[in-house]
Amino acid sequence: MAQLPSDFVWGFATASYQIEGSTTAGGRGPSIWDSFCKTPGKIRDGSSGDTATDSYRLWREDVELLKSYGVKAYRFSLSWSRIIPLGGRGDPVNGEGISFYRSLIEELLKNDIVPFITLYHWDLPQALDERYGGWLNKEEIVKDYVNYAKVCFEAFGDLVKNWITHNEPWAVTILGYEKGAFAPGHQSNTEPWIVNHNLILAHAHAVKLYREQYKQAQGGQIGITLDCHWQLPYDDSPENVAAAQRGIDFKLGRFADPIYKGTYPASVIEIIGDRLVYFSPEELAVVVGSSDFFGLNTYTTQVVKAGGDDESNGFVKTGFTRQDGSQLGTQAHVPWLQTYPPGFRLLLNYLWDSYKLPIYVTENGFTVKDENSLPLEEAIHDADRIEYFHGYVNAMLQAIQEDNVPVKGYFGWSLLDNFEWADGYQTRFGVTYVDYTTQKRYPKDSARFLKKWFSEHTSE
Ligand code: GBH
Repeated sequence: MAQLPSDFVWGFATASYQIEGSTTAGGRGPSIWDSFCKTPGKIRDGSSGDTATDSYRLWREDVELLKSYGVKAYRFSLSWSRIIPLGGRGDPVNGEGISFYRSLIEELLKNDIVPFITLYHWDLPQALDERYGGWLNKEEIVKDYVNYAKVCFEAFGDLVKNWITHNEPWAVTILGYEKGAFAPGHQSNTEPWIVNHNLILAHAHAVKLYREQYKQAQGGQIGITLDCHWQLPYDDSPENVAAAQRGIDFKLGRFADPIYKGTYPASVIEIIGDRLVYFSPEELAVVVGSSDFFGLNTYTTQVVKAGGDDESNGFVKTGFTRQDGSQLGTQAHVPWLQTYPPGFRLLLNYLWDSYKLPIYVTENGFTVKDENSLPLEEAIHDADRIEYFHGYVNAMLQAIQEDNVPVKGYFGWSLLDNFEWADGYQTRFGVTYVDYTTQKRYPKDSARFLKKWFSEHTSE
């Protein structure tokens, strides 16, 4: 059977705030998500990550599960405020937080599971937001983020060889600072571009530090994870073809182009004008080339037409209905996701052609419609999720084998059903069902499917 490259890694991904719970235990300081969840109306079911999947306490079970699924790697994120409760460079480091992650990492390695660590998956220490406005304050946040990264490289870098600086900065800028749907809940048309700039700088300076002071001794790699839905033009009219490119520029290019090419996309420059925050030549020297690989989170494809009034996506109208009236694929529980494997293959090709770096798919996954209303015995038979994964891993294999795109790894989202941000717990993305009253974990059929597929397609 067709094989993946011998160094290919696969596994599942999670994020600290979505699974850990124990938000006041072990010396952890509050993050902006703790506060955001308390704001009435922000989380659909009024919930929070206070308990989540209780993984701060049940992490050994999580590793057992990973082991039983036959994975080679596990991607998870560190809670900044568990490591430095107040977040800043003058603030104390929390030994308990370090030991927690250290034990987890050691347990993974004992089980031959390679850790991929995300430094920042949206849970900024609340103290930094209060002290100086968090991501809005360039001078402070870049230094504090780099200090936090340094603490992590020192504490875990002997064991951890794969680092991801940021998860999906798009969500931080647009959902956090433009639409107010994510923490810290701001609504502005200037702040997203300031934050866009500062997130890139923080990333780039952390990478510079790693390369200069740790890479040689520790021998790891470091990069950033960006998200993108493939943009399929509604028809071949020049305006809709241009709209599809603009959609990619506003979702992905706003980060990827400065980082990999040294400039914002032309369409972003044209539309945002002087609200865009440019890089000085000194800054640019640090930013360009500041990622060892292309980290990609992707879930779906959108059919795109020119027009609409949403500046944040470059004035494109997105949907799932093709010109012939048909839908792209199976509808997920969330409105923004339908199954469309060919878009994944096209996106992988686009990234390789545009940025010429090996790709790690750091998230990809599906939430079955109304899964939360089904009894456990039915929910674990997640046929739509299997259809999704089957299509997507095959599309990836085609991109690797037929198109020669160097994809190096694949992480399904997610190991567990978990706290799905503004959706709360009603949206389930896991390959493992979590009963939130008992915290018991139940493998879904999709976990077995991926285990089998990867065992058939990877060599030992
Ligand atoms: C990922 O984001 C996240 O990294 C992960 O934490 C999350 O659990 C997972 O997806 C599943 O959602 O305002 O229409 O954009 C994927 C990109 C960004 C898609 C936020 C959903 C909210 C709806 N997500 N978006 S919208």
